[in-house]
Amino acid sequence: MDLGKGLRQALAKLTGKTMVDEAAVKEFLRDIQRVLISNDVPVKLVFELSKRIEKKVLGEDKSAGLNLREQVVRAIHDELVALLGEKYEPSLKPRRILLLGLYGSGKTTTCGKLAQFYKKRGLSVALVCADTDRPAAYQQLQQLSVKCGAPFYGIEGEKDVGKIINTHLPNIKEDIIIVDSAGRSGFDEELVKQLKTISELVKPEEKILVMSADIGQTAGRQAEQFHTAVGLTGVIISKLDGSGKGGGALAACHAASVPVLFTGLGEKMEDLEAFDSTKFVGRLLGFPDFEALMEKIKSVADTEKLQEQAMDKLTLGTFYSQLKAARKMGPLSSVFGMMGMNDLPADAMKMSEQKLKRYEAMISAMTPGERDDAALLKKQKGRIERVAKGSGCKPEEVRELISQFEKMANLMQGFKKNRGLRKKLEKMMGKSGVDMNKLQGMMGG
Ligand SMILES: Nc1nc2c(ncn2[C@@H]2O[C@H](COP(=O)(O)OP(=O)(O)OP(=O)(O)O)[C@@H](O)[C@H]2O)c(=O)[nH]1
Ligand SMILES: [Mg+2]
Repeated sequence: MDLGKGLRQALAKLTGKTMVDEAAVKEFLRDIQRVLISNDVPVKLVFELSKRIEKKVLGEDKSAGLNLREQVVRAIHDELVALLGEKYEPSLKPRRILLLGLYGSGKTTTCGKLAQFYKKRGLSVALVCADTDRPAAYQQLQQLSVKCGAPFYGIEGEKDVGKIINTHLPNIKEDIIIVDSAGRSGFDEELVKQLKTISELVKPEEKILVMSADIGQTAGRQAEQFHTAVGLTGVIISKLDGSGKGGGALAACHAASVPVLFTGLGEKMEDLEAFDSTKFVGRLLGFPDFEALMEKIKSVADTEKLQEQAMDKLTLGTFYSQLKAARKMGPLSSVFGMMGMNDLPADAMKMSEQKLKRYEAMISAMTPGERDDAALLKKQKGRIERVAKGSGCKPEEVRELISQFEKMANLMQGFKKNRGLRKKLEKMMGKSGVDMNKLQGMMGG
């Protein structure tokens, strides 16, 4: 399964749970492990990561003030950001950049993208073709140089990289010099020799490995081999717009301790982004605005607190607070959406919203005494009529609300006394999603 989708589903499963306890956290960690491993993140790394989350959330490291649910979401987010490293702020200092990597990884295209990136930031850029192997490498880079308006240097048909560099380098006056190199089908001595020659002559401040997002577990070894041979300063992950989500490549960077600098997101010159791990993880987890998510989670937690109160004494009043708290979270559909539960039937959602509004209207038309003791409503006939009038609902609806409320109150009573029933309920609630969903379910809505 796709890395992002897998992580999002695991998170949705967790955030949708009524009760997040130790077992739920462990289940979540198992889900996350499975997703990461199937996306080529090395097993060792995955276990280290999940161990750290477990320690943070269940162990002594846990931070006060956050509940379990918040802690888990915060921890997985922070761990992934840490795994991927800092946000990259490209330097605008004049310098030489060598791009290297295996066949077809996107080196030449990325040369053009980088040229455009720095040109847009007001620097002059030169492109140098030091790929002496691929037949049309010269023409390919030359065409890209025209596209992005950067001067091009190379010698057509020349097989000696030393000669190309010695001929041109002394004459290049541009701020940024980007050198394209030859690829290989696999890492070999010949390639290393060539890269060393280029490195010695060009003395690039940056040696960047270009890796395609769809390379899997082999990414780690590849990054390490290149790193040992020529000393990498960073990695660019290309083709993130494709099927590969870069799990392997990202993990490789971590293993080789080289930062991800840019990501390539398409074939066009502008399809390059400086790497921002927070943004990347946000996107991966399906929450582009992570802080907004934390806010939502907090309000779910508030509802949960109210629910605990309700366990002690369920009255129409506490029930009303629950409804209000739930409504504060915004339209239910958006809350469910944020939690990744997009696949609830749309009209079911609409139904519950409407019903919710009517319940709310009826309860707010009651006196504090009635809210505290629902039995009052049945004692005097006039009360139901009054509530119905005050809320614009039919008396039958008020009666329905009362009977649903009583059912729920009975359930709660049983819940408190009966361990077996409690287990059953927990299971039922766990499946049905967020609090409101559960409430509705219990109330037959
Ligand atoms: N979708 C997509 N395609 C890309 C991206 N980067 C490169 N490509 C395509 O991948 C193919 C190979 O790109 P090149 O830039 O020629 O790769 P290279 O590493 O220079 O290849 P060699 O010189 O043969 O080793 C081309 O068809 C590019 O258009 C990207 O970020 N997204
Ligand atoms: Mg090339």
